[in-house]
Amino acid sequence: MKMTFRWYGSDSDSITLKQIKQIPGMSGLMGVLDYKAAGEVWTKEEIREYVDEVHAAGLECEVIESVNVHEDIKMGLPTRDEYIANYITTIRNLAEYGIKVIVYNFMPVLDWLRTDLARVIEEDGSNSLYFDERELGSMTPLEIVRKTAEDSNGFTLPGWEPERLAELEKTLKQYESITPDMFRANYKYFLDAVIPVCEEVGIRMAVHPDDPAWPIFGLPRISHSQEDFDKIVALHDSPANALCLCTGSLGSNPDNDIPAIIRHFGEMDRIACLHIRNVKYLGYRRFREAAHLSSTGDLDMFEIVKAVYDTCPRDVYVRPDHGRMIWDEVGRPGYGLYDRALGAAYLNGLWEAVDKCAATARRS
Ligand code: DNO
Repeated sequence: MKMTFRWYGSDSDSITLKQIKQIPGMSGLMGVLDYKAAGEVWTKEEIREYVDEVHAAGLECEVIESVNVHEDIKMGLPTRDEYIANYITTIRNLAEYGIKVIVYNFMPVLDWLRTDLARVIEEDGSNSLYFDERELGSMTPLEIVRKTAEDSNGFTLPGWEPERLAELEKTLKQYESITPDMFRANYKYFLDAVIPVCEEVGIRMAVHPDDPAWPIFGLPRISHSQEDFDKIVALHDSPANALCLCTGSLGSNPDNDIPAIIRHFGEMDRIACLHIRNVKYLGYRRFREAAHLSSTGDLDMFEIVKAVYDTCPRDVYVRPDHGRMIWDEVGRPGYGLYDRALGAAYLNGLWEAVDKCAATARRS
């Protein structure tokens, strides 16, 4: 397991590379150029600048996140070919600088969604991201987008890029006539174009699940269960068409058995990387994010790490995902330093324990 950390770049993150490097067992980053709009080419110069800075701090940069797919591709508009061509140029440019995995999503319009970015946790006074479908019911998509932007402590949030959401109302209207099957066909068109290029340059595309793991605002969401991902990996059969298995996104729906899903896709060699975090169920379609420790939430982190250990390559990329805000830290919601660093240490500890138990079992 290669332990990594999401970092937004020195102009945009409250955390420094030095701090990340000092977390025990950290091999590198899941990086992002958060100023890039969907559909734009990530130029060689931009990638070089970011990667050089990461390398200078003694960290690897083999995974890049949020290379966002332009809405015209997802909606299957005639203009999609030009955006796909740009995406392919970005893939080639990233490969040139040593990137091995690209994390992206194929969610219509919105990336992840929460109704509160800083819900106070009564037990200890920390706060975390929170979702309640009942609260969502009374809000329009535009209201939730505005509220999310206002509550983000002045930081940009992944998936909530202002340019992308500027035309929200128009885009939502266009989606009314797109069924899940049509949406999946558009997805296949995209994969058929990009996956052969990935195979050629040695990159794996890793799709991130819908978060939360069910349909929202009537949009055609098609990536939130084992069955959904079975269909996705079959759209273009290649190890380069892989998953970013996010335990917290899929785990927002208690019907998803996360260790079983990891084993299923791990055995097929379709997991390129994982985001690992915990969630606490509070009721029907209502949850908050918890500390990584199993006993503070509803996911069994031991079983999750064991499933990764048993079925994924030894050097699979993992990162602790959203943390709570603790110790009065002010930062990008979900992406502070302290709780994610605790998460990384805990996950590394679980891995060491599973590894040593397996070695003992082999000897006896
Ligand atoms: C949320 C992140 C996601 C993820 C994107 C990939 O916090 O995990 O925004 O990076 O869905 O495109």
